[in-house]
Amino acid sequence: MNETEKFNLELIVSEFEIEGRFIKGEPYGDGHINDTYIIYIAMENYSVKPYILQRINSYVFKNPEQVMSNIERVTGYLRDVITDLGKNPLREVLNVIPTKHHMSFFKDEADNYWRVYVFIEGARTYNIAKSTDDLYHAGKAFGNFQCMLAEYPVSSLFETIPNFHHTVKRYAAFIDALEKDSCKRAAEVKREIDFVISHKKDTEVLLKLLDAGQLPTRVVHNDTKLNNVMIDDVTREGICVIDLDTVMPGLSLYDFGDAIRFAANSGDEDEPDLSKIWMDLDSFEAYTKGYLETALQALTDKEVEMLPMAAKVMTLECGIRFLTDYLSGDVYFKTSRTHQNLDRARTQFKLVSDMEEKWDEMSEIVKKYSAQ
Ligand code: ADP
Ligand code: GN1
Ligand code: MG
Repeated sequence: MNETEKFNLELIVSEFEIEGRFIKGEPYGDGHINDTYIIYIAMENYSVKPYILQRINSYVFKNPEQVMSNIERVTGYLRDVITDLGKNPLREVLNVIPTKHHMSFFKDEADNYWRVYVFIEGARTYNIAKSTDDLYHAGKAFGNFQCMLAEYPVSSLFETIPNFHHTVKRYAAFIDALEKDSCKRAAEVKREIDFVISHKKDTEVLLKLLDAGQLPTRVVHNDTKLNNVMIDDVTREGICVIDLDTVMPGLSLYDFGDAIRFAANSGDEDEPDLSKIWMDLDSFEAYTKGYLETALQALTDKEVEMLPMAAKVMTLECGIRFLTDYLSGDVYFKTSRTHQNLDRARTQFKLVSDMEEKWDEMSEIVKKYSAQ
């Protein structure tokens, strides 16, 4: 039975404030966490209107009500900012469609949490950028997202996944999974395990600076993959930052680093052939240029100085998370084949090594675009 057959999407959609007749729903997108569907609704004038329907992953998000509270608050705030700037709030921020009971989500009989968003038309997401220009625009979009939220009261947001980017705790969870070795997979990944252990020091760098008061806590997206920004089909601008489930207090460096680990990857995140994987300096430059164009004004000198380190730490952290999940039997990230999480971990470690090789060039690029 496939996912679409498992749920009665028509019945679920009927819970929401949506006018028109349900035509069909199909799985959509490449996210590793939620189940996303595109829903087609026939309107009275015979046009067809799409919507995004999502089932929130409640294994990952233990408290979906808090996730939706954060999203409503942040999108409400952004809608005001965007409207004041004379821009289009239906395309440039996510819009939650309420249920008929005025809720932001619908909880079904099996305790699945569902939500619906306005479908952003004339734009799409990419796993691999079509050109470095797309990366420049993605950088601008994420930098702008951070700036628009610079004055937002951080403490009003729930920490929907505690310690999400606490790299030291991610390392500890990895050691725990390694010691349990519940699927007897550790023996076959000795090289990857040694790689993580030899990089233990890197997991501490950003958190030490935070503890020492040298980095500020900000509103952070926390999942700045290229496929979480909608690129306009015509202008190629990054018009809307989506996937706001992990918007929480954190370090701006998490967002820059996570974006680089995905956007500057020469290949797919789960590419099994590592000869196709490297950290592409042109991509790094394009994203950094766009990001600093919009975000520099809001960043401290220390934040700027640490940008290359953020790229390395976030890539390492993601690799550690993939390897931990592989050792634990693939319970967290969606997989469609046996070694997918291992392949994902390997690409991340290859990127970390390549960043170490290209450290001076990365630092020069950051200097070039932060010189005022
Ligand atoms: P996940 O958390 O699983 O990554 P996302 O919220 O990123 O889920 O959604 C998965 C994909 O669905 C996105 O990469 C994007 O292509 C598409 N998508 C999500 N929201 C919208 C929207 N409001 N309009 C158009 N497409 C969307
Ligand atoms: C997940 O939901 P998605 O696919 O955008 C994950 C991120 C990882 C990413 C790796 C809530 O993001 O933290 O960096 O996969 N999201 C969550 O591709 O864990
Ligand atoms: Mg996503």
